[in-house]
Amino acid sequence: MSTLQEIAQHMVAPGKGVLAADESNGTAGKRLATIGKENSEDNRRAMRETFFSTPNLGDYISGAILYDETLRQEAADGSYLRDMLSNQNIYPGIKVDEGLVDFEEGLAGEKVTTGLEGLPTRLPEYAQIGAKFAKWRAIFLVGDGYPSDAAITENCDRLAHYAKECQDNGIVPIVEPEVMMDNPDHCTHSLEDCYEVTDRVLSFLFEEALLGAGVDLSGIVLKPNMVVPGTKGPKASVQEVAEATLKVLKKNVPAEVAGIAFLSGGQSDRDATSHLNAMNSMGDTPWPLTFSYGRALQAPALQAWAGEAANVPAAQNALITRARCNSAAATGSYQ
Ligand code: 5MM
Repeated sequence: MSTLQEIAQHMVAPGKGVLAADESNGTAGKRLATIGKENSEDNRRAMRETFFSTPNLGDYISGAILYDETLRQEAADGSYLRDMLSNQNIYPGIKVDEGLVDFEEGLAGEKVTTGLEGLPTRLPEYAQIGAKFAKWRAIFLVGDGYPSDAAITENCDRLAHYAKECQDNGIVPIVEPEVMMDNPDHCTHSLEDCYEVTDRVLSFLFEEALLGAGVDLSGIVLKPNMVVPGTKGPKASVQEVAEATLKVLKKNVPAEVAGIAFLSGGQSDRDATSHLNAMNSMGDTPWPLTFSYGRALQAPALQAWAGEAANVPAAQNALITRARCNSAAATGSYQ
């Protein structure tokens, strides 16, 4: 059995990153709707099979986060989708949070992530069927008075509790605190506003929550947002995003953390690559900086596929192109 540190280091190995393909069925339906396809189990399988069978994907991708259905699902030929990944040395991971609900103690629109109940029984089964790592995502809104201290405390404490449960079961937790850029009611903020909220969240997460729960930082992968303006906020340059993101991470993230794998959060695929590349070009960080993108890796591939078998090679070409570009960005060599 691999140690937590070995798994985490595999996930953030030089030039490799994680594919976030763990859309819950509701979100997968929204993605399929963009290509005019029904949200059926078979269409979800076909979409994932198209992506996971991409030749040489393992050259750039170290792990793939899956939804429960996908971890158990078979490809058209009867093999498991998870084995298709393992055969390319891509570790299967599992989304274990059970989504967001309104946070009653917080401000309007604030959410808290659910899924702690039953986790101690779900994790051993996931480990047994091959999950090497897990993911839990908490979200935070930016705005006047947002996020509330209560939302930061509750969401970070849950992230820490989840992380400790994972480590106790030999599973590496991806810890994902996302300061949102594209919430429809909270997307006009500036880069400075995002910095301030990301600073508050990461500070509580590391100084209070993870420490208090006894989480071994050398066996986690942090999946944060980059410091970016809201989608309807004042624009920022690639350099500004990279500098602000590195500044907030260096201020708050201890050097023991195994690695940092960013979410894309609604950035364009090219922006997500350029920002990662700029950070790695500046060098001098105590942790590897890589990607754990969902939309920024899969969106062009999904559009190229369009649900048609004849388009599988085009879809795989689109996916490997983004994977290769992000791999280069993870070493600061993207052109
Ligand atoms: C791939 O989508 C993940 C699951 O989303 P839902 O729970 O809403 O179905 C999501 O957590 C994703 O991993 C992160 O948002 C990062 O993906 P992006 O697209 O922001 O890189």
